Amino acid sequence: MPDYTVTTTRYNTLDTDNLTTLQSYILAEEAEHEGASGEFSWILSGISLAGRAIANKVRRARINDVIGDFGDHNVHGETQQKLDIIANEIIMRCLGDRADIGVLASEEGETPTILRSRSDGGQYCVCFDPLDGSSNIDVSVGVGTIFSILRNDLEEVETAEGLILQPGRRQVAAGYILYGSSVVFVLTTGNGVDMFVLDQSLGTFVQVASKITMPHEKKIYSVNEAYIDNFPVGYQQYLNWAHANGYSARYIGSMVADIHRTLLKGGVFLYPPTGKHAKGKLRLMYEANPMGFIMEQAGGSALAGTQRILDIEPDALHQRCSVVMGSSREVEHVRRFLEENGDH
Ligand code: AHM
Ligand code: MG
Repeated sequence: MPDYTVTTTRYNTLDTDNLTTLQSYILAEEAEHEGASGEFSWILSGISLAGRAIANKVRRARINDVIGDFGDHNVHGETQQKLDIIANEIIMRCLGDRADIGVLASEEGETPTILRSRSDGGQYCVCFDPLDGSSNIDVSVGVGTIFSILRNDLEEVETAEGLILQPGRRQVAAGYILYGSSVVFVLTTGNGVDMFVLDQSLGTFVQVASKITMPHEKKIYSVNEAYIDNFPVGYQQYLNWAHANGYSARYIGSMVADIHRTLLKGGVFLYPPTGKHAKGKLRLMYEANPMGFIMEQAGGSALAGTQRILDIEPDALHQRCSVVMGSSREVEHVRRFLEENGDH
């Protein structure tokens, strides 16, 4: 075979290898913003490092015997899993020394940690759920880390908590890392949604999709339907309507995995108010807001009842809200039933 054929084959191989890493993507994004200091990229690279470290822990959970309860409860009264604590510590360590972070707030901590004041360079606040859906690890179901980044620019705020109590529309970036059959990093900086997958051989996230647009409609709903008797009437009527209109149900019970499927395949994810959680179970600051930002950036919608999630003015770090998010037409169907029944 002539040499040129071999050469061409080699080039083809290189062409199909994906070499745009998360790091190079972030630097390129930042270069487009005039006056960017590089510290924002440094924060995202800290999250990427934490994600890779947590992925290792999740993968080895049973081997390392870190399955199961830690024997304590978090601020929500929920049983903490050993890996919740480990993931939380990893993120605190990976982000704790990033010079531009002023405040870190975690699902696992009662109050935010102030690292440095704005005058000392702490320009950003990061809220995160270190390991969402962690009780699913025992059965090897996908779990994830969720994060939300806000500016630390509120004036005359007296408490640490006050610094991060900003509506979701003020997020400068948000994303999640899904520890599933592959490790997936989904990110928005307000300029669309991009997706990266951990290439184990390179030890880095490589880009696999850019500017994701989610399907406008798809007959899939994702909800814990076992609670239907306790849902407000609007949700019950929506589900009856969906049953009569050829919908399928998909529910993993791990928000990151359910949202990831909804992002890629379409449909609607719901966590309505229930008898146990009158305002819904999910947390606004580090679950609903970042996921809502991603949904909107991908062309979908995100509501709490009939209100846009990103417009909610928060009053507590750990406050809960109901969630209806996904494909815009599917969210609209739910909203119509809630509106008709006054379920705001
Ligand atoms: P967690 O943050 O304590 O892990 O709980 C959040 C999880 C979500 O991942 C998921 O959507 C929801 O809880 C499932 O709740 P339920 O078991 O009530 O359906
Ligand atoms: Mg959670």
